[in-house]
Amino acid sequence: MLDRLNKKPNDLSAFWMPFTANRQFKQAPRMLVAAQDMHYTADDGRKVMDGTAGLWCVNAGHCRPKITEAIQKQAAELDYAPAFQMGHPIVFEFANRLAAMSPEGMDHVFFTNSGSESVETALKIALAYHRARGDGSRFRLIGRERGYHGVNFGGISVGGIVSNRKMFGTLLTGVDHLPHTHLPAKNAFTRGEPEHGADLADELERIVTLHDASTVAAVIVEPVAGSTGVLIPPKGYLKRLREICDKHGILLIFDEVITGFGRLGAPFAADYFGVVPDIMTTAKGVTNGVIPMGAVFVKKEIHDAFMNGPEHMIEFFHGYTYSGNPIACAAGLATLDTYQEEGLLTRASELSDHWADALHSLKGEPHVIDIRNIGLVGAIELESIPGEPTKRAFSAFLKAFERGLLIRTTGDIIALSPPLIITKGQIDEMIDNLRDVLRMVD
Ligand code: PXG
Repeated sequence: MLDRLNKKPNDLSAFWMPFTANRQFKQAPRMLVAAQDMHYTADDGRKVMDGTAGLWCVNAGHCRPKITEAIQKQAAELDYAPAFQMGHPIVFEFANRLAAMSPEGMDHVFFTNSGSESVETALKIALAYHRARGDGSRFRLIGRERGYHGVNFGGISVGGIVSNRKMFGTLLTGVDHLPHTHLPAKNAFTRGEPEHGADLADELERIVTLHDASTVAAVIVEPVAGSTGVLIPPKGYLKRLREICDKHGILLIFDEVITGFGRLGAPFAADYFGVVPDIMTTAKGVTNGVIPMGAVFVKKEIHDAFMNGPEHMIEFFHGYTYSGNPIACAAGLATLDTYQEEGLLTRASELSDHWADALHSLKGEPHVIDIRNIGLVGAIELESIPGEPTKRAFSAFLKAFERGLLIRTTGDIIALSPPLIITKGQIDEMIDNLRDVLRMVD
């Protein structure tokens, strides 16, 4: 007991860190103690530029006053209200604001607390929708290789990341996968959408033929795959997926957890690509990452299919204790205000040429085998050290942090997704720093 009480507050052992090399971290911790706008402050007082908007979520930059104040005010006024069978005003206000800015026809919003929960919610809505319409034989879900849809069982089942799946048993049954669209041999160093690979969407036709369309409920894809290294859809690919889904009565789900709220230079990837899904999952940027929240957008027809049966009956047996939590809604409303006042939902489109030029100037630096970009997202793919995949990019990550820049790595790919408030000068600073880092790592 005494031992426990005597533990130093900064003992690192109790906290089992998520998606982290725990032993490595605890030997050489990297601690962030404060943040403002484009920068973190590390515990040694160094400023660290945020090259990744936290984990793709702090789109308006850090500690924005309007959001902070809204959270403080809401916490003092109505801290919590039951999410089931009760309401509170700002959850309706926030849903209306979101619906008003969503792609055409996505009139209804279901709140969750994370991207993972948004995905589970979307998959359940898709299955239950078909059943509510008397088409309950549609039980199959189609995902894609290299897809990331969070870490819960539905999400890892439709997801396509081997290490996120292999330890966890049988997962969901009735799931199949499209091939991923990453074709470096044909598309390396493309600026924006690659030319080659739209025909990979036709694989959906093959999968549907194999299982018969009458068994397929939904297809879920990230419009731009983020976590597995920024895989940008080939020109025409998403439109083709939409057409095949329409032809067979299959719902199309876009996982916009990363692409939502301005990352590509339009409010959603659906707007950017001109392809509207039936269901759209979001999280992260919905509250600027400040309070956990997710929002699933649903077309009117899908929502309305549930609204039958006796009126005292619950229509959809799903929801979370914190669905539409008042403080999260307050943070979300203030976030939308900030995005709107500062034009952040379209700012990436103004910066994307400068961003692309800066990123692609890294071509020819040591080990760089591909560079990809879209909106304010970029990836620099490094050649792996033979027999030691991920090691080179991880060294770059450590070196960059030492030099005051936070980047993300996945495999041997460096991913960049700065807050949308970044200036052109800061883009240049970031890329120059990264250039030095690339020249330093083995
Ligand atoms: N869908 C997509 C497309 C995502 O990118 C999730 C769902 C799950 O969200 P939650 O809120 O449950 O984590 C995500 C999350 C990275 C990285 O560095 C990406 C995510 C999370 C953490 C790190 O690529 N994406």
